Amino acid sequence: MIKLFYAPGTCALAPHIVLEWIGEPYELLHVKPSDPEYQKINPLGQVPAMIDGDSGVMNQADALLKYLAHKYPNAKLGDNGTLQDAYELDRWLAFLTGDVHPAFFPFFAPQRYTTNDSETDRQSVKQASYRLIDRVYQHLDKHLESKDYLVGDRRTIADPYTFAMTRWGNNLPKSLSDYPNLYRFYQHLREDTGVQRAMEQQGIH
Ligand SMILES: N[C@@H](CCC(=O)N[C@@H](CS)C(=O)NCC(=O)O)C(=O)O
Repeated sequence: MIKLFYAPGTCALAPHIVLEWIGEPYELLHVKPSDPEYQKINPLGQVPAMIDGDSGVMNQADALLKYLAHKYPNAKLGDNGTLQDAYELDRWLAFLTGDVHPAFFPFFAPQRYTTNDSETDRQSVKQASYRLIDRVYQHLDKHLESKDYLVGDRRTIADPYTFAMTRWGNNLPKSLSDYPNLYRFYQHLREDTGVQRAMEQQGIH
């Protein structure tokens, strides 16, 4: 059985939702990334991590999402088999991992982005983060203008990944509703029973 290591409300929400959508039994383990015990499992001190039987510890959210899509093709959460669709899915996963997630790093951990340990400096790092977040949210918002899903016209692993990082936008100075298409996408996914089950299990809303 697949084991998923998560901390509530993190990007680990994405593989968690995917596991719900797949519908096979899995084990959920609530961890604290900074816990030395957890770091024996994942030395990066990050979530998500996963173990599937004798796989050893697997990490990196997008790799885990692709692993799940490949392992459970009947769930149809990966690409649709065409080269163009595979590219589209990879493109959005790369954007989420390489642009959206890092835009939030200075927001969540400003102390890692300045050597000057003053509150003013931290606030300034956060302000810079807001600008990066605004840029990636605008890009997502534009893409979702006439679409309900990130890739094609069906749900894929890219959607819960986007959802997890859109949820973080609830705690920013700019409101999520300032990105109307992204906000619609977010509200739409919030109504999904798999999403609701995962959020309930994580104790988040
Ligand atoms: N590249 C990793 C990044 C994972 C990551 O940064 N996870 C965050 C939660 S969203 C975390 O565990 N942060 C704890 C820390 O950096 O100390 C991935 O895509 O899985």
